[in-house]
Amino acid sequence: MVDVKGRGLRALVAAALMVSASFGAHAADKLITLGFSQVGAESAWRTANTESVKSAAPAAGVNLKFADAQQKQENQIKAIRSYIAQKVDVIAFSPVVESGWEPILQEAKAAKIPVILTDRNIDTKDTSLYVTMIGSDFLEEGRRGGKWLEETYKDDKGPINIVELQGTVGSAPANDRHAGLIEVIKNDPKFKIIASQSGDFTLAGGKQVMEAFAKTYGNKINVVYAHNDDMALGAIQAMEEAGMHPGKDIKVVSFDATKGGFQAMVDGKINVDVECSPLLGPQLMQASKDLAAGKTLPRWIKTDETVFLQADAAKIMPTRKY
Ligand code: GYE
Repeated sequence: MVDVKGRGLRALVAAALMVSASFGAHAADKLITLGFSQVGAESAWRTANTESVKSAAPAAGVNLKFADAQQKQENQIKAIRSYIAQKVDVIAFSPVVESGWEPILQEAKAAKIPVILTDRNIDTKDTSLYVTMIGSDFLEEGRRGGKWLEETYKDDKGPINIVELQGTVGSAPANDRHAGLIEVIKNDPKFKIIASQSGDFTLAGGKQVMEAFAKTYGNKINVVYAHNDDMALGAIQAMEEAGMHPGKDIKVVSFDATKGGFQAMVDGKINVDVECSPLLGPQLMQASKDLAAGKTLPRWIKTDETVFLQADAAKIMPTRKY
């Protein structure tokens, strides 16, 4: 009895080993390695983006190599160069700034490693340097912020004095959220951008810049146009410390629509939050696998987004994912 059982078990184990060996070989054929260079950890948006990429990789069976560039282009270039040396299958990165990528992307091209941009675009005429860009339309986001201002102040003769907290200098979202706003308000002289400065997409940066704006312009300020929620939250702190009432006597326009931004809307301190989704991980994994399988990808895999108003924030907040 015991012996039969023992033999049966051994046979079963052997069969299982064979199955797992052949499955393993098959899976190894398909396993692709993706080298990803992240911008940094400057904002809640970025933290959610990193989390999305890291959790999507194992779920998709992608071997992910991840590096945080601490908001420095030189670190991203180093990371990309090391991914080339490691002969990864696909390189993806979220470019901290728009310009200066041609030389390193030429190296990737020479090594025949396809490149995917995520979140932020680059400024280049050479379309062969990357396969696709997965992310938002920042210009449209800027227009949406501008349209909200137009609508909100349609019966007001002005002047409407705007202070702008810009994102990282030279980054696509900072350039485009600015340009989108200008495009909408440029023909209406009552809107004036009286000051514009970078807070580098961080809460501390937003607070510091807003402290200076509050000192210099005081109650001349009608609107704070902050390129992300973290800077808006920092600016709110600065305004409150200066005895101002953000969301009431000063309207606050922000971007991302993170949970922190939503909470500030619920508290009446941000008036409108233009959505920008960081949850790009699953799309990035899919695109990497498609590329490895020789499929053709669209040049731009665009994120679907909307605009959230203060009045709806409490109701929508529980459904927010980042
Ligand atoms: O808006 C900001 C982050 O590139 C869209 O970067 C991203 C921006 C986002 O630091 O919070």
